[in-house]
Amino acid sequence: MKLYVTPGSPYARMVRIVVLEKGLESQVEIVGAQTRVTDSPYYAINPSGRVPFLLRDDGIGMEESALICTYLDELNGDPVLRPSGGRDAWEARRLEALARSLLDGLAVWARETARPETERSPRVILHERARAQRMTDLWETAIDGASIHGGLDMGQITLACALDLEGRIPDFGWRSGHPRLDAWFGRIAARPSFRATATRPA
Ligand SMILES: N[C@@H](CCC(=O)N[C@@H](CS)C(=O)NCC(=O)O)C(=O)O
Repeated sequence: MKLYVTPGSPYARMVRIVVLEKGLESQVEIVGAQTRVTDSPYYAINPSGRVPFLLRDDGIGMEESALICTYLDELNGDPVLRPSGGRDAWEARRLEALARSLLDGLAVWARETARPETERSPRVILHERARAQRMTDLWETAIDGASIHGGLDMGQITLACALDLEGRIPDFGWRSGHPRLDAWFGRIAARPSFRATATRPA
């Protein structure tokens, strides 16, 4: 299989982490894609032009990080990244959605930050900064929830990839006032899969 990525995409990073955590390196080849340019050859492979994109051995392609992560988690019949049923599963999925909501806002903020200064929207940046503040405040409490402290799961991978966008958003200073979240992030960031997929020196 081929996994199309860009080095800076937090969504692609989530899948790269799953590849490493599940030991799938020999089954999944990581391929760099050229996104956001006119006439990229990548558009012939994935017409949406987005990453991550998994091109399976049967020739079928899959978009969406959460879907690809779940597919890879279940590939060899030993899924571990989501509890399988009952209240714990719903709580894990609720927290995953909460982490995804933070990540989606930060991805907009990071994209805006990367534009030339004259093309940035101060309104969008203010909106996303305020959302990130509210949501990291919420996570400072939510991080103590039981299921998030179990084995590594999709919610934790999503949250850690979101928080690590501090490297791309200079004004996203989430650590201040969030000591529990900071301590949790330190443990996750030390995992080999996170270090190996970091876009800046660990
Ligand atoms: N919901 C998608 C988001 C993917 C996404 O937005 N990827 C960005 C990179 S972070 C992308 O490929 N952008 C290129 C483009 O919009 O053309 C997922 O979870 O995979």
